[in-house]
Amino acid sequence: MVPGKSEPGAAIKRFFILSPVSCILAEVEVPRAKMDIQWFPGHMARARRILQEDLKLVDVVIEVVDARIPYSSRNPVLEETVGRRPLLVVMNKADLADPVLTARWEEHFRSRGLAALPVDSVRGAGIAGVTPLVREMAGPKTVSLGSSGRLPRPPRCMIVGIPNVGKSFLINRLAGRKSAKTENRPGVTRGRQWIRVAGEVDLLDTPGILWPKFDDPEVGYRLAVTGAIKDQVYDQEAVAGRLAAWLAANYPGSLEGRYKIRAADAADPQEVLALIGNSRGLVLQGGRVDTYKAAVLLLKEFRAGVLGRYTLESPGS
Ligand SMILES: Nc1nc2c(ncn2[C@@H]2O[C@H](COP(=O)(O)OP(=O)(O)OP(=O)(O)O)[C@@H](O)[C@H]2O)c(=O)[nH]1
Ligand SMILES: [Mg+2]
Repeated sequence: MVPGKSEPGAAIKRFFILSPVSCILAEVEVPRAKMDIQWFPGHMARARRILQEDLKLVDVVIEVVDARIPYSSRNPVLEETVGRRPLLVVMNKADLADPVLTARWEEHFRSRGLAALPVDSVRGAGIAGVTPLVREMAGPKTVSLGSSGRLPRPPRCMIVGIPNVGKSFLINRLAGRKSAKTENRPGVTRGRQWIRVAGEVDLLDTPGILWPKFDDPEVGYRLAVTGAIKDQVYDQEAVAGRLAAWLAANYPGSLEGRYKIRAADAADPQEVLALIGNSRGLVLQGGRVDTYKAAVLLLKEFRAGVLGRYTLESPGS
């Protein structure tokens, strides 16, 4: 946009952008149509207000997190907002995560008094455990309702989480039909509906979209790598280069198997990207390797699980 020249409908707004390098609070001019891409303080206050309203309707809250980043994909105020209401942490996309670390995370959440369950909402693994656990967690309340002479009702729960962790896929799995809209980009769910799950549990499909943590650049990097942040708002080469260097250092076999790169040759992030590009024939006019395309390819293959199952953070780190 030309400085000093406003587009129609533009407004000065304060908002948070998650950058993998640093988190910034910027005051900039943005067209109205694009505003909802970012988390404005007003949006956060509204999301929290809606959450507080919805909390009154439910017995149990399910927070969906990404099993590859069980710390970074949590909302910073959820636990505090939920208060004493039972909270179940569903570690979704467990099919993409390191099973050993997933077990450690499960143990970590339980040691903190939270229920936790790894699931794969695409193929359904672990899903059968969700409603029995919700019923168990809501138990005391429904029992006391019964003993006070009122008819027991199915426990009510709601699903919340940061963008793109798989909330809609989980709801569809639980409901056993395509009832919520799903799409592979953050911020799709808009509507709000109740879904009866086989007469056992009532699920509130709120937009349920909460913001991630903004105060830690490491978190920004991990959210970018796993696809929780739109690709347009961060430097894909920087993020993919860092991922490549991490893979080379910690899981050398991953790059060797897929791109025929020996870890010893992959010291520098930019260099690894060049080697990846080279292995796939991603070459610009003049013969230079297209490291941008290599970055996009690496992120795509990593997110799809083609390189293996990885968890980017461990409990206590
Ligand atoms: N591998 C794998 N992919 C998953 C899983 N669950 C969801 N996905 C993928 O993650 C993407 C996002 O899933 P959604 O259910 O739309 O996520 P959401 O949390 O509802 O996203 P918003 O509504 O945008 O906040 C989709 O492309 C799914 O294919 C899972 O358990 N395993
Ligand atoms: Mg959704």
